[in-house]
Formats: sequence, structure tokens, C-alpha cells
Amino acid sequence: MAEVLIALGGNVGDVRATFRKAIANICGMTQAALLARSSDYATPPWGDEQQDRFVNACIAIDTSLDPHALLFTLHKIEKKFGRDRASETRWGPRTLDLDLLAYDDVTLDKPELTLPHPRLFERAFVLVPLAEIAPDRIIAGRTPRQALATLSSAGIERLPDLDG
Ligand code: A4P
Ligand code: MG
Repeated sequence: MAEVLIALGGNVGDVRATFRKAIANICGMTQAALLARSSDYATPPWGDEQQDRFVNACIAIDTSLDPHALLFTLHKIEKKFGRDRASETRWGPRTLDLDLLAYDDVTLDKPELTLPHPRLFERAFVLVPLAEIAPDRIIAGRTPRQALATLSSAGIERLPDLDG
């Protein structure tokens, strides 16, 4: 079994409801146990700032799928929740984005799958939820807590838990 960290993001539709269903799908379709789930956070749009705020969260799962099979399944789940890669722009609006942040301590450097995720340490919208569930996990030689200390978290707001 491998311990995997996944980032969730979206800014189209009822994103928090999408996350709840997507996490159930991730666990069901990858035969994974959910080890941890962060709070949801409202985050200012990064990259293309002319779009709605995002909601972001992170989860940790335990799975026996290999990294490529896992990414393939995550793409299927994105599609199921309305993501249409063909009609979207880079960093633009989307219903659901699932990024593989880390897979145990595996390193991979392929365009279709780079591990750990290459842009992880540039993004407070990933690191804030990640630091909630895995502050001291060493990823590429640093921890989410250390990386976050070098970035601004301005405008990132923890959302109250949803009932149920
Ligand atoms: N790929 C390679 N490595 C990985 C990996 N570790 N995990 C490949 C996931 N995918 C990986 O992904 C593009 C390609 O990267 C895939 O084909 C996959 O095989 P994508 O998810 O379609 O690309 P993207 O999401 O448009 O681009 P990128 O650079 O991942 O950007 P983001 O950041 O995911 O862009 N602002 C806030 N506040 N919150 C957000 O969540 N998200 C975006 C979207 C922009 N601004 C945002 C947010
Ligand atoms: Mg992505």
C-alpha cells in the first residue's frame, strides 16, 4: 500500500458538494482508505485572476493502485463531475481538478506524471490545506509547514464544516 496526497480544486458549480462525492468516488474506485481530509478553503484565483474564487482541499489516502493507474482513475472522476479538458483554458475555471501531490516517496519526471507535483511549493492554495493534514511530511526535502512559511496566504479562508 502507498500513502498518497491528493489536492482538490474547483470554482464552477457547488464545489463543496462535488468534493464530497468525488472523495467517495476516489476511495471506491481506487480501493483506498481515506486517512485524512482537510477542511475546505475559499482561495483567491491564481494564474488567471479574472475568475471566481476557488474552493481547495487535500486528502491523504492509502491505496494499492500504482501511480499511473491512480492518475487515470482521477481523470475519470474529473470527467464524471463535469470537467471538460477540451473546452477549458490553462488555469481557467473548472468544476473539479484532482492533482497527485505525492505518492509515498516516489519520484517521476514524465510530462504525463511528475511526482512530487512540480508546482506544489509555489501554491498557498495547495499548501494551506496540505499543512492541515500533513504539516511535517517530507516532500522533495521540505515540509508543507516550511514551504508555507515562505508564501503569502492572503485571502485564503477556512470554510466552516458542512453538516453530515
Ligand atoms: N500531470 C503531470 N504530473 C501530474 C500530477 N502530479 N498530478 C499532467 C496531476 N497531473 C499531472 O493537468 C495537466 C497535465 O498534467 C495532465 O494531463 C497530467 O497528465 P491538468 O490538471 O489538466 O492541468 P491544469 O490543472 O490546467 O494545470 P496545472 O498547471 O496543474 O494548474 P492548476 O493549478 O491545477 O490549474 N487558483 C486557486 N486558488 N485554486 C486552484 O485550485 N487551479 C488552477 C488550475 C488555477 N488557479 C487556481 C486553482
Ligand atoms: Mg491539475
